[in-house]
Amino acid sequence: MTTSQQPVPAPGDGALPLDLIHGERREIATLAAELAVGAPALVDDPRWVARARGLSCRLPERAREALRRYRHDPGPDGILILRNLPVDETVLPPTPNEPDSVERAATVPAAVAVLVTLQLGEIAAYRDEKSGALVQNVVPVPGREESQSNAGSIPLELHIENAFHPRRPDYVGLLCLRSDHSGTGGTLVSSIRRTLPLLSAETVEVLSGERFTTSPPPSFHGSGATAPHAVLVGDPADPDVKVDFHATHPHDEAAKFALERLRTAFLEAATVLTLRPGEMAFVDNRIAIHGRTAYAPRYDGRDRWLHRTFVHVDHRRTRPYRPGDGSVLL
Ligand SMILES: O=C(O)CCC(=O)C(=O)O
Ligand SMILES: [Fe+2]
Repeated sequence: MTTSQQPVPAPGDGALPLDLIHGERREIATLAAELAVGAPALVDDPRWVARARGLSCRLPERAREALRRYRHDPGPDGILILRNLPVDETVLPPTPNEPDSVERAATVPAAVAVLVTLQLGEIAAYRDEKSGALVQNVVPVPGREESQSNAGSIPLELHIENAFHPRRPDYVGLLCLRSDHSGTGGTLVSSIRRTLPLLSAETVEVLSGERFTTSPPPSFHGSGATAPHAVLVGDPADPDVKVDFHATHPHDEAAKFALERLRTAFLEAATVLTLRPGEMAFVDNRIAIHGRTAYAPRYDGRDRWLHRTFVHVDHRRTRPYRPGDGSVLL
């Protein structure tokens, strides 16, 4: 049990986690329990999301402060980690293992993920991915071991989430319900803020040109590839990055070489987050990139299990693409 309160980490501290203390964990457990039982107990029901939004304002002050600071400045790593959230592994059902698994029922862990997500911004999902569910299960699926998706268990290439999509998420949230058996399977993370100093001026120039095309990931149904785009966009001193090393295609030899240089630099600067139950990581999907190390699923109900959520900072910006003013984007 954590008993003393550390200060809320400042963005300059990098990916320093915020360890919630016992009392804070209890407060969040109370909110999540309230949200999980009240009708309608369905995550994707707009009335449930509205209740969750209201209750999220009652999260402990230090959690809200960490989220607010992170939204203002995601730091050099673009990562925020909250630890000691109320996830009780002993009362979880078996880890699901069907394809495109999602969490429709308002369970306590789903409520925790959504409460925290809604203090960072607006929860979002995509109609053509995992049936538009707001809380998605990241679990290994038998027969999909080799797939470049979160159902696989071979190494997953570094990627910006839905890099091909014109309204990709601003943040990706990953709440751990169960670690893998060995406790070593992890989310690989790296950021362009760490990587930019490792690149030559020439490589940066090539990456800043519209010399790349990106295809949708395997989890997406019914969408096409992008128009030619740059990999580095925005202020040259602090750019956003848009790349998926499995799905971004260079148009020429120089673009291919620059992409390889970028990948090497990301790997050099990468760290592995081996999330434990009750730990939630956010990845700033504008400046940070993520993937996954390999691990060995057993399909015995005890496999690695994360809840994934997406966040947009500005709901209004996506209004034309959200039918009925809901949370699901076309
Ligand atoms: O399994 C992980 O840690 C991350 C998988 C992933 O890239 C995702 O779910 O978006
Ligand atoms: Fe991902």
